[in-house]
Amino acid sequence: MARNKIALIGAGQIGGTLALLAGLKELGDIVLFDVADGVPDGKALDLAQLAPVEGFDAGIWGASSYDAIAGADVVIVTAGVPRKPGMSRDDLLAINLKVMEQVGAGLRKYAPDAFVICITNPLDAMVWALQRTSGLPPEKVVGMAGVLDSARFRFFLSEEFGVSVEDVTAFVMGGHGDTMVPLVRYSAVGGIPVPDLIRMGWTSEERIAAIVQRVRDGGAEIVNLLKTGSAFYAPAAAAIAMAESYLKDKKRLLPVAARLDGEYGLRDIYLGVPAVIGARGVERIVEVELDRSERAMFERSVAAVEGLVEACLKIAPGLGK
Ligand code: A3D
Repeated sequence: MARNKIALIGAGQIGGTLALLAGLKELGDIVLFDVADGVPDGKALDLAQLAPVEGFDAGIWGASSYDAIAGADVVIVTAGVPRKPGMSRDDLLAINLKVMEQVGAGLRKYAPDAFVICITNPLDAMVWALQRTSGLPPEKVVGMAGVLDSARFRFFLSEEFGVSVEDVTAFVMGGHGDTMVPLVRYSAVGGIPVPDLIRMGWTSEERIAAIVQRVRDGGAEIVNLLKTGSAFYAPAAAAIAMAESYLKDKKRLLPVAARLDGEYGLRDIYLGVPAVIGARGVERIVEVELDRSERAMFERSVAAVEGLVEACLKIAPGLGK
């Protein structure tokens, strides 16, 4: 059986980590594409020299022209500019929208059958723009945010309860940003919902509220510590989990930014929702019931994402067609 081909558009902090993880997991051959002269080739060579030590087989190449991604099964997009301290995700919009136009053209020409995972911020607007510019089917173009946000939530809950991260599930919906919707009601430890744990005296509502806020600020917390650049290990691992579910048809139920087509009463918008990821891409979007306060948070998040899409359309009105 031929190996899968994984193309990474952007060979920066996340791109390099994606290549490392894809190699360690033997997901396929890897192409690192970047516009920065020499960077994709240097990282590819370094990683290829790591392979004998770790004992995996994968072709790893650097590239600076789009024909190198031809026939890719999975494309993960991190190309663009990351957030700097004090910069909001929204500030990135204009710069990264131009990048999505280039990447979309490359995908349309060379990798029209790929499953595409966008990570570039502001996430919900960039993945929307990438689907438009590439013309790929919406079920094959998704955004990574929810797996990362829920992993942060899981980690903080595991610390709070002093239990393994493995036994904590957590649920985050909505846009990736300050208005994301962490759903306490659907988060659990060993199957016990967090509200029950509050009633059992394991923690308090106040402490959970503080954790929820820390999840919302999770990206900024790391940006402020690093001073240059933003989180990259966990974002890369989250995207690899999505890629693996597609390549192995695992049908994992993951929170991903997916294009809504009537679900949650919304159309033509990308938003974080629970979805089954299998060999056909987004195979099913799950519509969970939201109570009044959750619905209000969700609607705030929708409004924020709609605002970003409107900003994209002001810059590039052609995307509206
Ligand atoms: P960084 O290390 O700067 O890598 C970005 C790479 O993109 C650089 O190597 C650039 O040379 C390259 N690049 C720039 N323009 C182009 C272009 N036109 N074509 C191809 N490559 C180009 O950033 P990073 O890897 O740390 O982050 C990448 C993106 O992910 C940023 O937009 C971050 O904001 C975003 N990010 C999103 C999340 C989410 O949870 C959604 C988390 C962390 C980072």
